[in-house]
Amino acid sequence: MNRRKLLQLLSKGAAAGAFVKLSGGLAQSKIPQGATDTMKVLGTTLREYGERSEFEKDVIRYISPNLRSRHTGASFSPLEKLEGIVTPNSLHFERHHAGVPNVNPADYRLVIHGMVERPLMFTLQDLKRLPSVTRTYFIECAGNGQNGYRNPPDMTLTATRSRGLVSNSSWTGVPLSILLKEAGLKEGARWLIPEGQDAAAYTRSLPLEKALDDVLVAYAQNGEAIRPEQGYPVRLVVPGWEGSIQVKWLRRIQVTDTPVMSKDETSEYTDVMADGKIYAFTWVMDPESIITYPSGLQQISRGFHEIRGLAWSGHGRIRRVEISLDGGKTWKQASLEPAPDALSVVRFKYNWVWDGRETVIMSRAWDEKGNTQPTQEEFFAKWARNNRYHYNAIQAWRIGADGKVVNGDKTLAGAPARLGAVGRGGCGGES
Ligand SMILES: Nc1nc2c(c(=O)[nH]1)N[C@H]1C(S)=C(S)[C@@H](COP(=O)(O)O)O[C@H]1N2
Ligand SMILES: [Mo]
Repeated sequence: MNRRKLLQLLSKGAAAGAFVKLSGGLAQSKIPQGATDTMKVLGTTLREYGERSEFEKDVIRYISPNLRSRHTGASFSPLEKLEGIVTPNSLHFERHHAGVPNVNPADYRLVIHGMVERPLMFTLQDLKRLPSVTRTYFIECAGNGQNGYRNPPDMTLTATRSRGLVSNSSWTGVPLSILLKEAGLKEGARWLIPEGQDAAAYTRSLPLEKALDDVLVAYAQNGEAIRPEQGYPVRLVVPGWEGSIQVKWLRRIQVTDTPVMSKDETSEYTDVMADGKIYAFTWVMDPESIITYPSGLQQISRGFHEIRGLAWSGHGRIRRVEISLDGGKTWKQASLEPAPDALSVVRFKYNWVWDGRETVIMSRAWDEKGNTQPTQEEFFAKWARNNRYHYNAIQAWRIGADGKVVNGDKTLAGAPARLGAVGRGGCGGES
């Protein structure tokens, strides 16, 4: 709906005394006259480090109460409580395999070795002297959307627990290609083995081609030093690829001719397909979207609502997001806020007047390569029901006649899938 159509609708509604109303009329006697309490006393003083309003303290990450240990597993960004596209640093989702190490930046070293002409060691200051790049990128755990594997669907699902393992930040760092050029690659070099300095000695294999393309050795997040949870003082940012390859607390990169097949890429982050094949190195994140308002466990009233949500794809820029207001029978185009970079989250919006009838709303993202999101049925035609990663089927929200919003996903035929007792705490499998 465009602005003109909306205004027409609103005035028509007002004329008919119908439900289309933005706010109640205000009687002359109700217009505030005296000073509020806050106008009668001095406010708090200047302070060196800011704090959010005490009334916003319930905007927190979600951590499953069923985790066996909070050293491993994930915390989810509270998507439906955030606006715009930037995730506040304190609310960026977390995924750790062995807790958050406390790295002193004065002792920090990054070593590049293996199949290079000159093994190199960088301090944090060394890295900060080099040419820098700032880009807005999403990071998404391959386990995001994992709740969608449940069958029957989880009726307590919120937008946070559906897709909160994605966050979006402005990252600053040195292009990895600059460091590799400085080290000089030896003939036959094909892979990089980045390692983190956490208790997991977290290690992955990164193909050289991607490393030379757009990977950042990042030290800042939304203008400040990367938070400890996100890899302080230095992490890899691997745009559009699954979070698990974006090694945090990065201590060294070994250049090799083969992948290392580490525990972190064999026991986890491999994918089971419906035909029984198993794939490793499924790096690129397929398109996804989530309506954050109205979304699971929220309550709406009849009348006007701006449907809002987030969309992203690891294949490239989001070109189009469609909204269905009738359970997927018909689709309408949402408007997109321009995103700063191709592999950033975008915000979509759609003006809607809810007539009070029960319905199911959905969103579906399309990227510049023509990829889109499957239905649940289409998704499970390709991916095994007991897989755990890369779920990107369309998320539906059912709005009851009472205005209550709940998970609108269907119960699928066949064996019930149950996540939850994922003892390994894999990627927030327990959401
Ligand atoms: N060193 C190290 N790097 C790591 C991990 C880890 O446990 N240790 N987890 C990975 C996984 S699975 C994800 S999804 C992302 C999460 O990044 P975030 O915690 O900043 O959101 O970090 C990746 N990098
Ligand atoms: Mo992950």
